Amino acid sequence: MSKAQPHIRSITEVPRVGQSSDDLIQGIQRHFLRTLGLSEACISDHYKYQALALTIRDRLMENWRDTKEAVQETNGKRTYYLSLEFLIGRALGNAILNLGLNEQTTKALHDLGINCEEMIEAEHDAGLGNGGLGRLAACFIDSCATLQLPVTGYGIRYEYGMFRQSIVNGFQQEAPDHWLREGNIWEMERPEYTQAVHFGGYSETYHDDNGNMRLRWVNTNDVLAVPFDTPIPGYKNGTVNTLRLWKSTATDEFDLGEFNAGDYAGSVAQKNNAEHISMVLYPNDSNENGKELRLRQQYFLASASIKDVIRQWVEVNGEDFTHFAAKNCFQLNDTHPTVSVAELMRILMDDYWLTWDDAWEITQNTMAYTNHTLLPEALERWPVHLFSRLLPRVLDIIYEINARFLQDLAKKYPGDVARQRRMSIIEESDVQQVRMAYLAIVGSFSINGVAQLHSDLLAEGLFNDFYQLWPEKFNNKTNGVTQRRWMAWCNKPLSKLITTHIGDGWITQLDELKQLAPLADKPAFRKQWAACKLENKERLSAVVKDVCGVAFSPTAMFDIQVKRIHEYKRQLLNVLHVIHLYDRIKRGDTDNWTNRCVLIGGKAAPGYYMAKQIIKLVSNVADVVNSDPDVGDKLKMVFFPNYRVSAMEVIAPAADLSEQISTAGKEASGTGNMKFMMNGALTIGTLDGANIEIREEVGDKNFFLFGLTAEEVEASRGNYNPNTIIEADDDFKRVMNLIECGHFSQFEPGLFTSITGAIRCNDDPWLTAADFRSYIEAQQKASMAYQDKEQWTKMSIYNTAYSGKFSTDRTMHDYNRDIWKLKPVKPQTS
Ligand code: 26Q
Repeated sequence: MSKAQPHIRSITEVPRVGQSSDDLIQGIQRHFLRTLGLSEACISDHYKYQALALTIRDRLMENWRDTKEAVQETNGKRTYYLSLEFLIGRALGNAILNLGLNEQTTKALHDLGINCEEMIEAEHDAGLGNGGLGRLAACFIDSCATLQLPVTGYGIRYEYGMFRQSIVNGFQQEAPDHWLREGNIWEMERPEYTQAVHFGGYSETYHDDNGNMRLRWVNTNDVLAVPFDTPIPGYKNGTVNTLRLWKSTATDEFDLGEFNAGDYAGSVAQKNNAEHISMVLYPNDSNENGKELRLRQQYFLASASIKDVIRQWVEVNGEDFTHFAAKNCFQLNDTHPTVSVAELMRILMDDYWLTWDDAWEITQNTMAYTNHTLLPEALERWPVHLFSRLLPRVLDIIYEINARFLQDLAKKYPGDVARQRRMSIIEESDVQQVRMAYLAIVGSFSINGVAQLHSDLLAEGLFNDFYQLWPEKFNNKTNGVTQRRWMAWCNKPLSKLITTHIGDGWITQLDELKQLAPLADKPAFRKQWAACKLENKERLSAVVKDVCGVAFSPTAMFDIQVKRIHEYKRQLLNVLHVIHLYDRIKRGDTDNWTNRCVLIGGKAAPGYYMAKQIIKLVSNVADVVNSDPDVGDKLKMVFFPNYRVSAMEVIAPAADLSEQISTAGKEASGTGNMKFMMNGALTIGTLDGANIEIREEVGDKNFFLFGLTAEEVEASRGNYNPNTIIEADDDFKRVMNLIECGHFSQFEPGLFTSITGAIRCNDDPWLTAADFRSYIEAQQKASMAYQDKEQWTKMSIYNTAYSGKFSTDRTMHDYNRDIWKLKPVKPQTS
């Protein structure tokens, strides 16, 4: 630099932003005027929320930059979590908590005369997921940031998230969820990292400059993928990781060639097609299987994300891929992003001219697959003809992967044609199909289930052929949830009590909760524990009154089942129990009665008839129960509409009894069960999914077990007679009669025949009748236990105390130890 020049100051030289409540006040005021351009006349909750969120976001930014720089400098291994769903919910409270700004924010808002709760409520949930699988992805990235693991989430920025559910005359009605309408403070558009994604066209051979024959994909219709980044803060550790969501847009050159000659408007309209890809999240609906747009979404995510990772690789390493697999891992969240296996092969071979063997070696050492279902009908299959039209070059590669795989199989099992047929990635039926799970298994070095039972059943059943071939690839990673959102943030009274007694180490080391166990013997501690539960129940009661118009008495037992509506989850069994209680009240069988408030919530896939019928049954039974003066406070029931992440934040802390009543062997893990346990609810449940591990941790005395085991469920096939069971059980008979005589459908005759028919069917896969009696007995035990307040509170404390295993911090630690092998990266705070 010559002396004459003035000192050049760097644009990145920014003084760090202050953390005091006065600094926050200044930030809020400045954003209100300068960023949002508002004055006294414009004050509204929404604008106040925006000014506050921008102020909090400022505090994330420098940590975000520092984290990116540290990750780049370290140049270590990184993981990419590929998921069609990230069910984030609200971000503001989470950012405040993780930045350690709770007290300062409360004071700042108090001094500004702003109601804190209204600010939180002003934020729209980011509902970019259906349920468990999507929320799991959100908990995972929270824990990775807290553990300082260099993990980036890749997903789709849906314009419309999970539909909004309302209940009209007892029926579910869906409305679009336009969550971005009022803007999204947390996302940053990064047009400079836009990627082109190919569709259509065909593959052709050509000769490169050295005369080698090569393949390329030509004449494609391209769509642009534009990334939007959201900061994911770790807990008080200076780390901020990234969630990168892709939005689809049209390329600028729209097709004005021969084909569209003169049709200017028509060719501009084509733009729409491109923009449709990221328009809407698919509900988990078997009627939507095989939809072209869904396959477009999957490939769009896979291609854009892999290209983004390769772009970063080439920037640092040039075109040498020798160490790519040692430095990169893709974790596939179910089969939804599995086309990534073929896409990585395609890019390595077609764009960088790697040989098949080199590309395959890299791919197989880079991809890891997590399975989330045991229902064979839920395994993804795509018609070959669709692949061939949409992704011809990708299909070539899948065929080649399959051909080589079948060849290896033939060598290993000579003459076993049946096995080759069973294991083929291409299913040879009327319409040939690509079996995505098999592609994922063949293309990955790790395959995991999400709870021990689930992983065992995958190896023994669904994927047994593959387990025999590659036992070393198979492993279990029991799910978890983040205690930051699911305790520290959403259950302030309990968190405060816990922290007063054992310190706040549990917020990052959930095992420390076990120090609570001895406190269960102290009456004074139990009293405080029960007071927290009561406070949370009062909060939920107010919400239930507001949205359902029903009065829940906070002294009654709060009996809760919230999750997607599905037959295997058996909300129906829950309703049968409620009808049984109603029947007992009407018959005067109410000695030693325990008052109950039953809450059921969850969305049904729009095309899932039975699930929608179940919602209608819950609503109708609730109407009859709630309006009967004989019933009064003994029993109340509601269907809670539009169940979502932010609703669970009020529901979980208030639960006494957590309903986890799926048919054994059908629920891969469940994660709501863990949220309830942490918040001191007792579980009534079957030996299914993670329930088994919950019971192991808390002990069988603190868990209400019922029902057939997974083995017994399997053994019952072919000799199941629900009608015999019903006839032999007077309580059951009366319950069925109440539904069948139309007591809950007075003006809607025959409304529930499909439901009663399903219960009475010998082929009922969910065995509702088989578990009725043992469920009623377990419920009765729970009722009796609830009457001993001191004992119940003890059991509640034990549930929280022994929930340490179910933190996603533990889950992520296990993924990292066994699969990813990443080193934590600590940003340097300047
Ligand atoms: C598939 C094809 C077309 C459209 C949608 C889908 C689709 C979407 C979402 C299929 C499945 C899902 C979601 C599945 C899911 O949430 N599974 C749950 O995952 C949890 C996390 O591992 C487990 O705890 C639950 O047991 C499991 O049901």
